[in-house]
Amino acid sequence: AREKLAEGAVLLRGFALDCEVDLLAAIQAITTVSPFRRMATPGGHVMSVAMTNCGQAGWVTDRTGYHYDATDPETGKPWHPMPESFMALAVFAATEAGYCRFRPDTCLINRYEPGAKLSLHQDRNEREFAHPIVSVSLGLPATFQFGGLRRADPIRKYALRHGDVAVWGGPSRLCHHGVLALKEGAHPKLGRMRLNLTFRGAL
Ligand code: MD5
Ligand code: FE
Repeated sequence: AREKLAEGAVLLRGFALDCEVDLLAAIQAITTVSPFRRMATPGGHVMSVAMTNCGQAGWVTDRTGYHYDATDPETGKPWHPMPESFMALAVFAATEAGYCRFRPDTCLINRYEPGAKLSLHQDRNEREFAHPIVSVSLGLPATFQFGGLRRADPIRKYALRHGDVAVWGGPSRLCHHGVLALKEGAHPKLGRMRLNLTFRGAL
């Protein structure tokens, strides 16, 4: 099922269910190379969401700011390359949403445990905002906040569940968004967590 959320933003319910097994195996390989870690923000807070990356670069934050780095600062080594199953899913979902030329060069993997949240923000660390962002939800359900271009714009809430894929492009690319604190629970395949794969053209 395809749901239009806003101009340029599409929600594909259950779109990743068919490749769940491949995705989970790939995540295992990626986290063996670069484990999940909770990073510090420039403001000095440690994020409640734990993160890792794969692909040609990875999104990182520390006390000096946010940026994309070709090497993992924790390991000093390159990130795991983008798995074929990741690339295929991201390209297929983007095409389904009308972005047929999208080829991500990085995927940020967010891990939420109960209580973890992502405050309202915009994604502005990428070199170009012409590319969409493809986001894949796995594990426990979360409440996603979708706002507007201005921080004070009204916010709509969506439940994102295991297997849902959202594509954010065009006028929606710079909308404010966030994830409310994850509720306690246990998913049959992933246990007490939500994972989100966020595919970007960052370079
Ligand atoms: C998540 N992650 O569920 C979300 C999925 C992040 C982040 O927000 O920065 O890691 S990506 C949702 C997104 C991306 C770009 C634009 C919009 C939403 N939007 O216009 O709402 O862990
Ligand atoms: Fe974001």
